[in-house]
Amino acid sequence: MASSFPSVSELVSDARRVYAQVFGDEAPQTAVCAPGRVNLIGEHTDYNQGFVLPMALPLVTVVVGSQTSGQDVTVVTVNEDTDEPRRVDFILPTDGSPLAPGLPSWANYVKGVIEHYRAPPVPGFRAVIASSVPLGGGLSSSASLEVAFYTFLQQLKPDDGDKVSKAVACQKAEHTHAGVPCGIMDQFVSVLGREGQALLIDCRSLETTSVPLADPGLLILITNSNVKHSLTGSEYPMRRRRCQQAASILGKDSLREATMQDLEEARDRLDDVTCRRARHVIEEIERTVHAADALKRGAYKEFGKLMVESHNSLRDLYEVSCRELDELVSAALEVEGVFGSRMTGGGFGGCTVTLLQASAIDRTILHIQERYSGTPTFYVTTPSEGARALSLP
Ligand code: GAF
Repeated sequence: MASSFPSVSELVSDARRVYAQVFGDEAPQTAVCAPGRVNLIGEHTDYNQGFVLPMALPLVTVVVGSQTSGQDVTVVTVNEDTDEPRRVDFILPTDGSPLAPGLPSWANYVKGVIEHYRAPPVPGFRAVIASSVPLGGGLSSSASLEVAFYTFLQQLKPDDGDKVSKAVACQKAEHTHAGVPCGIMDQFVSVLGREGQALLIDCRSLETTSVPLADPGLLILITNSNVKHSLTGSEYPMRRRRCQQAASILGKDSLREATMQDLEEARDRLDDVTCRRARHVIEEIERTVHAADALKRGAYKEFGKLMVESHNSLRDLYEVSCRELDELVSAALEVEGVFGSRMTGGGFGGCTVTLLQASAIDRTILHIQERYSGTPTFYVTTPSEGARALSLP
């Protein structure tokens, strides 16, 4: 059975209940939400200026709250699976000094967004967060928190409303306050996601093309391996640095500019690992463009084949998969009616994404459950709307 997850209105009710408990019975002024994402294909290509094909999820982070008169900020999270304090209090500096990261670590996303908000200074506020995006599950819980908070601040003090700049500000928050040198994909799709559509994002120009994905005969299954290997923190920046080195050895600004022929010609100037990383990126960028085209044509088998190639490349060339993700992909591919399956997101744990015929959903879930050595969680999802303000009753 696929997991059910709370609806947006249930999350708002939870957050309002906690708001009333913590701040007295006064109702919050505003409520917003921003989605997590699943990436269908185009992995580790965003920070190489390449293409990605994610979609926004119905799993979201909700923020409810109100402006206060002073510089005080209080934020409370409803989330129970954190060992850290669920409440943070701080004062917004008035002398231009930066809001430094600290503990609890979840509050760093909030602080980072305040620092990079495009209409400073931010007024004092109190807020409650509730989320259905699994934490650390590779579905961009952090980007959804950043984007939800940015959207919340927009309700208190509007900025110029430019959506791309909003995504870039949230990406900067992740760089400076969470210490993760991520690409733009997660924040971008959390801001600009559209119901019924995946987004082909050109991470060089930041232009997008919508790819309709609302065929009733088709489903997208996300399987959470429920493992997270500790390598993630150190390996991601290493991959990014190595790609930059490869591009500079090839005399290019980024690997987006490089071809397989460039790579062949520079073979004796590149060590084996750098060569494999670069090959993944160059081929994955091309694969993503091809896959978006296949999806537009409804050529699901072709799309599925590209998903599997992507997974194998992430496993063998980029080396960001792990035994659990490989097991989940192999199990899914054994089921009739499955078009393709692959790891999604940064890797070293987290989730897989599987494209399948709607009629194959029950047997696919059962088969994966039987074959996987761990305890998976399943989400059957559809492409959903990006960040938005919500009306409060
Ligand atoms: C993480 C990052 F945040 C993204 O920017 C992207 O690089 C992804 O890993 C890999 O494709 O989610």
